[in-house]
Amino acid sequence: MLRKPVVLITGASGEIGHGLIRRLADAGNHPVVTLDLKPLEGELARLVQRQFAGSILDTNLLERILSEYEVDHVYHLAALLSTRSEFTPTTAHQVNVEGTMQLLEFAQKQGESHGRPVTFLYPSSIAAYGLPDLGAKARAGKVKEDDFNEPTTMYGCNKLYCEHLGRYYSRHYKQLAAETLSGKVDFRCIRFPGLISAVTVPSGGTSDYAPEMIHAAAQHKPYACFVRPDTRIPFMAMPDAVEALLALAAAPRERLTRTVYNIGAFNPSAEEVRQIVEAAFPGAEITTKVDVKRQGIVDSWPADVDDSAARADWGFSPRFDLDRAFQDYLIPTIRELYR
Ligand code: AKB
Repeated sequence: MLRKPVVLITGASGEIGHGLIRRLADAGNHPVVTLDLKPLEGELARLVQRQFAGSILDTNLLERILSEYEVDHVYHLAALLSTRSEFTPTTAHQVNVEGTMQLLEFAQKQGESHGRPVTFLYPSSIAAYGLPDLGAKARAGKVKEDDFNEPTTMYGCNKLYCEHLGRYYSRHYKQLAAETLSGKVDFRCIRFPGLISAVTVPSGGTSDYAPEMIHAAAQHKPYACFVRPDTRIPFMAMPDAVEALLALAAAPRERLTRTVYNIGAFNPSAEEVRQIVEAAFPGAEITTKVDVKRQGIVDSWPADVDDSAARADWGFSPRFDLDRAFQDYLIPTIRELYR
């Protein structure tokens, strides 16, 4: 029996998965198979060819997918985010590192069996950075991919290490074997800023204060922001994050000069976000109650990133700047969501 060619998305029911499934379904040329602990919501479920319910650590399940499908693209989105990982570092390591290793092995076997490289899209994060203090953060400005790679969180360490694992699988896998086995996994990675979606609320992240503020205001719920008003990190509207993954996946291999790319779109302070949200949702009750420990994590992340390599190599160009993200995407979509 012939195996069917598909795209595999892990962690498909998460924030990025939502947008990615819709976009791939619209494009119509990539049947999607998903793997997640949680089932997809009704409408999304209808857009995919098959859902596998289970863990990325379940090797039997991965073997089953391997035997039934010919996977050309993997979007490995499953992860425990930074705040949650800090409470359960061992589980974070299992899911974020061992899980990624399982998926890289899966992609390697897929590539060996169908003879084409499997394009492996990996979302890393600004959490891979660790700025030593606020002075260094202010002086650093737009941080380049290879600077300040000393993350302070378990999640950041997991992401940074998996970036290296991906490069290993792409270029050096089993380098002492008689035959060349590397090159079966075409690993491509984006370091995402904080992401803001109009249709889902994140859980377990530390950049969550911005999306939480917006979604709370739209539902007329009070919100206590857990970072200082002057806190600044890069953010991006979810549709741009999804487009970036697709653009990097589609880029000709020879154009790519790196395995890991920064991308950014806007970098408002928490106070600027509050002001925009209050203007959009009059009566919003937003206060500040600093959580010193979570604040420490956000302070270790850069205020901005240098994404010139992504722009030059694969044409990254976000549609939404701060104003457009709120006026054209977040505010109208969120108003509709909570009507
Ligand atoms: C988190 O806060 O953990 C994520 C991230 C910045 O990667 N949103």
